[in-house]
Amino acid sequence: MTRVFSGIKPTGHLTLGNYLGAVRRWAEVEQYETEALFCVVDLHALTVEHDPARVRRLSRQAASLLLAAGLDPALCTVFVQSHVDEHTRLSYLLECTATDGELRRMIQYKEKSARARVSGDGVRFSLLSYPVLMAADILAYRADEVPVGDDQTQHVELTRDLAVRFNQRYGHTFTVPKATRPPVAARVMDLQDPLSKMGKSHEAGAGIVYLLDDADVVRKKIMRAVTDSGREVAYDREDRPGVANLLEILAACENGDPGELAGAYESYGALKKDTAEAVVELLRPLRKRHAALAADPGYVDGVLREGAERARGMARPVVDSAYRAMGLLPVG
Ligand code: AQP
Repeated sequence: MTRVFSGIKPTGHLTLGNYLGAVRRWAEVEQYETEALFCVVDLHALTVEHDPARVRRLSRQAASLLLAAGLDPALCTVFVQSHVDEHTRLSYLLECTATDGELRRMIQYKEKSARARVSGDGVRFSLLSYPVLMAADILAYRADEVPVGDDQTQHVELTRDLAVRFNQRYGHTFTVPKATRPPVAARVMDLQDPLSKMGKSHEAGAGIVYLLDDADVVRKKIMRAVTDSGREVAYDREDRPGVANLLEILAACENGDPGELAGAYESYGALKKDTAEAVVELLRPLRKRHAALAADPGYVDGVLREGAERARGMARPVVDSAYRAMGLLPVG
C-alpha cells in the first residue's frame, strides 16, 4: 500500500490555503486510500521568532483542527513531530548528506532570511537546515508520496535528491518520495494581495481566511477581496490574479473547474458572493467539530500519544538502519 506523509507547521492559525491545498485531501482521500501519517511539525515552528506558549497552544489547536477536518485516528496516524525523536536523529545524518549550496538555493530560505534581516531579527541556522529536517520527516517513514501545496514542492525535490544520494553512497535505505498536489487551489493567494500566497505566519490581515473565522468575517473578507480593473469574469492567473484566485477557491469548494465557472458569472460581485457562501458552507462542519474537540483536550492528547507511539514504531528501524549504513557503531 502507498505510504503517505505530510505535515503542518504551528506558526499561526490554519488558513483556507492549508485546508484547500493540503488538509482536505488528507481527510477526504489519503486516509482512505493510503497508509497515511499526518504530523504537526512543531520543530519547524522554532526556525523563526516565536513565543513558546503560543507554539504550544497552536500545536494543540492544529491537531484539533486536523481531527475536526475529518482525520480519523482509526484510519491514519496523527502525531506531533517533537514526540518522535527519530526525526531529529535522522536529520543530522541528512545534514551530513546535504550541501550548503543546495540549502541556500531554497526559495523559502531566501525569502524568509531576507525578511528576518530587514526586521532586524537574526537568521537562525535552523532556517537554513529546515528542509533537511523536513526530508527526515518524510524519509524516516519511507513515504512514497507527500501531498502538499505548490510552495513545498522544492523541498520535496530536495528530499528526493538526498534520498537518492544517501542510497547511492551507503546502500539502499530510503524510499524516494514524490510530491502530489491537489487538482485546483494548490496555491491559494492572499485576498488582498493576490500575488502572495495566503500564509498562516503572515501578518494577520483582511486577505487571510482562517478556518476558525466566524461566518460573517469570512463573508466580509471574501466580499472585500482585491479583484482587477477589468469587468469580465475570466480565468487568467497572469493578468487577473485576484479573480483567478476567487475562481480557484470556488472551484475547489464545488469540485468544479475554474475556467468553466468563469463563464457562469457576469460580475465580480456575484462571483464573490457565491465564493463566500461556498467557503462558509465548506467550513461550517469543521468549525462545529472543532468546538466539540476544543472542549475535550484529553481526547486530543490521547490521539497524539497513540499516534506518536505508532509513528515511533515505524520510524525507529528505518533510522537505525540509516545509522548503521553511515558507519555508526551500534550499541553493543
Ligand atoms: N496558500 C496555500 N495554498 C495552498 N496550499 C497551502 N499550504 C500552505 N499555504 C497554502 C499547504 O499547507 C500545508 C501546510 O503548510 P505549512 O504549515 O508548511 O505552511 P504555511 O501555512 O504556509 O505556514 P507558514 O508558516 O506561513 O509557512 P511559510 O511562511 O513557510 O510559507 C503544506 O502542504 C502547504 O503546501
